[in-house]
Amino acid sequence: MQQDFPHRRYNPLTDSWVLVSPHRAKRPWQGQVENLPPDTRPAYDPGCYLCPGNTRANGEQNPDYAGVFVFDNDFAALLPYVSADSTGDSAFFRARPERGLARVICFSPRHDLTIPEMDTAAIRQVVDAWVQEYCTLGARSFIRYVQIFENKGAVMGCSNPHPHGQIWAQSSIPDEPLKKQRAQRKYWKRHGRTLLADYLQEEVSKNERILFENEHFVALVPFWAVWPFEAMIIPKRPMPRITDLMDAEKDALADAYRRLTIRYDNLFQTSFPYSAGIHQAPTDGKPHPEWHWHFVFYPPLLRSATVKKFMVGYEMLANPQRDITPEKAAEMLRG
Ligand code: H2U
Repeated sequence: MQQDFPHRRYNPLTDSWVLVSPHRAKRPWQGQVENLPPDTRPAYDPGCYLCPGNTRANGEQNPDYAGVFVFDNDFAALLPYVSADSTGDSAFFRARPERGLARVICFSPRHDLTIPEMDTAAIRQVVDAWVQEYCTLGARSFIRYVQIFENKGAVMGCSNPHPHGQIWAQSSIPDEPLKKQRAQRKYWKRHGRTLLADYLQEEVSKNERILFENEHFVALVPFWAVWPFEAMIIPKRPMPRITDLMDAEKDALADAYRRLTIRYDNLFQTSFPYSAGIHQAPTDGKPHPEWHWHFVFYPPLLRSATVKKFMVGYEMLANPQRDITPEKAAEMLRG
């Protein structure tokens, strides 16, 4: 029933809804499935500000790095020291100074690679850098949340094809993780287990939206997915933060990241764009047993390498909406 008729699905992590209209997916397939011309990026680009040895916009020179290279964003959205004051307690004009730090992380010295084209050992170095950054940024007294993310592809507004991600760390907990924190805390208090541990168990037994598993992780299209090919990588062992990962789990995370992004690239035979990132416990000094960290992927493509989903109209004014069901998306990604 659910598969054929319009219905709403609830996201218990963010306490929000998505409208699913599967009957619309039966309309004729009008979007072209196009293969884009092959990517001819060089392994080294003298004009790229992220390549080894090159000079960045602020005049600093990148080292001749071999694996992963992390540096302070030269155009950081957050600054460690701000001199502004809060503006009073007005109901209408509330503003607060926000302190923070922003880092850029080059995944590889190779300009022409992306995560799915890197080997697992190289991706493991990215995982290690995330753990290290979460640790050192989170240890700063004024940092309460560390957001690790990757914005891939020009269609996502990524300014440079050199494989890289970003980390923004700040003194407040931003809205999305805060919503997830509230929901997870409520669930934890009621059940004494993490929300995602119980969700994962049910998803695995239903086996409708699972993409693949390895020893330590499950990749799936969540029941409440908003983006057509949205996915999550969830650790089987509940843990609040990536610093809790054991060695074998870090390898398994690198493997899952690689395998999911390979499936993405294969779906429309293109270097699949997405915004992805890790939601985990804040770095506020509290234990946060309610948090079950996870990796989310929000890809914009809908039907081909060149047709993307627009979150406009009804989505802007009412609720996110999707046509193909998460089950269908999972089936396509599995295939
Ligand atoms: P995106 O392409 O995902 O926007 O990330 C590139 C980041 O790199 C961006 O945040 C930073 C930009 O501020 N950057 C530098 O820190 N130094 C430079 O020389 C150019 C770009």
